[in-house]
Amino acid sequence: MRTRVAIIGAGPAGLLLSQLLHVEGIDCMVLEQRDRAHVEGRIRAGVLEQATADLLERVGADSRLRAHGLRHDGFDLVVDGEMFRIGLRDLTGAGVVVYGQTEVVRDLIEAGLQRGTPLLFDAQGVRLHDIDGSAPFVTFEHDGGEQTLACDFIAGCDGFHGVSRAGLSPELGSAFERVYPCGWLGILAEAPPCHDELIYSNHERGFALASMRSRTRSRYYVQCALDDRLEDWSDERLWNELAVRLGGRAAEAMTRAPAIEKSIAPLRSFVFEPMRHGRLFLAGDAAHIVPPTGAKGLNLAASDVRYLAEGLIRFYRRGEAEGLEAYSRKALARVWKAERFSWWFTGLTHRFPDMDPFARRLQAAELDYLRSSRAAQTTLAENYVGLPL
Ligand code: RFL
Ligand code: PHB
Repeated sequence: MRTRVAIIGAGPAGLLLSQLLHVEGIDCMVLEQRDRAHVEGRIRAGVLEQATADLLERVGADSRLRAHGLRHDGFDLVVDGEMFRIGLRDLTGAGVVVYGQTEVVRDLIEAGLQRGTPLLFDAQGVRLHDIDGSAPFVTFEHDGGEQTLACDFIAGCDGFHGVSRAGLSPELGSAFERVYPCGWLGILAEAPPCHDELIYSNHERGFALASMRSRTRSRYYVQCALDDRLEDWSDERLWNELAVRLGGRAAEAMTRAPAIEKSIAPLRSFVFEPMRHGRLFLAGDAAHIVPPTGAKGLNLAASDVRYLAEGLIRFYRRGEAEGLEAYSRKALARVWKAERFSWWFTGLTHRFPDMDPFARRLQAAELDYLRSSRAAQTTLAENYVGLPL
């Protein structure tokens, strides 16, 4: 088998890249280790920057997003029970779209199948070869047989635990990492949201977030201990904790329905530089991770593949390699700004077990400043809606 661009991973990064290339007539093939139902069933992100929504429009995967995406012009912050609003549109002229990653992935798979993009699910044992030479190839098992896919370039879009970055020897790059002393416990419930915008709460018992997937489906998170297990958190305990941490108005409006999904995720910041190694380009979570507080992970995956698609399109249309050579530098400039923002917003909203009284006073002062300063709110809002590409 042969293709121009072998894409490893059918998450948002790999699927979106495949469509950005396919609409330009550039052959590519996506190799995904899991089956389609698993890929479409994963509950993850929920907030899209306008630039991400625009990319979905560009590849014709936006009809359900236009019909069902919820446009949000602001969100609320609760500090020890008191709520104030960050008016995103008023402060920046832009908003965000609340639409589940699950739906984004479904829409991209559907667009790919309609367009005839080769999407291979259940591709096991993917291995990359000769990324430093001029004729790289990928081997994998599919339908009980060993397969070889020859290509010009490989896009490593296989997430944080994938093989693309793991196969590089560590001395080829630099890894930067922060691990946070807590996790997020998330719950999805068939219940109307408790508020028409998202609520981020800093409470003495820890962070909480009220989010949503639609007008009938809610998504909530609470900060939990790293060694907490799902069995420790009955639905009842979780709803009670949310009510305490989100406070007054939200607690009263919250509909306590049984969890249809519940999971614990650790919080991590991670960047691997550079994002190019020979003919391998890393994109999305394969190259970097942010804590979910700033809602940046999926949006960074989208901006990475936009830069990468631009480089590949220029290469195939005009034979120019400059766009590909600039890929890592351009992507990392945006990645690091989102890393900074996600780290900062996490620190502002969480109560870490190792926080000393001095750090806590600084946090309280910063929240107080944010409440009263339009300049501080604008800085937060600009980053939240997404910095320019
Ligand atoms: P993904 O989504 O992990 O997809 C990688 C794909 O590669 C496959 N794969 C392999 N395929 C072949 N061979 C192998 N050896 C393979 N190894 C792995 C995997 O099966 C998978 O299909 O990475 P991608 O595409 O880079 O997308 C990144 C996003 O998924 C991620 O950044 C976001 O979900 C992060 N995130 C959020 N991002 C936002 O922008 N806004 C949010 O509101 C937001 N909320 C969140 C989040 C992540 C969360 N968790 C679970 C960590 C909320 C949470 C709780
Ligand atoms: C979500 O709805 O999953 C979500 C929303 C906002 C965040 C993180 C996650 O900051």
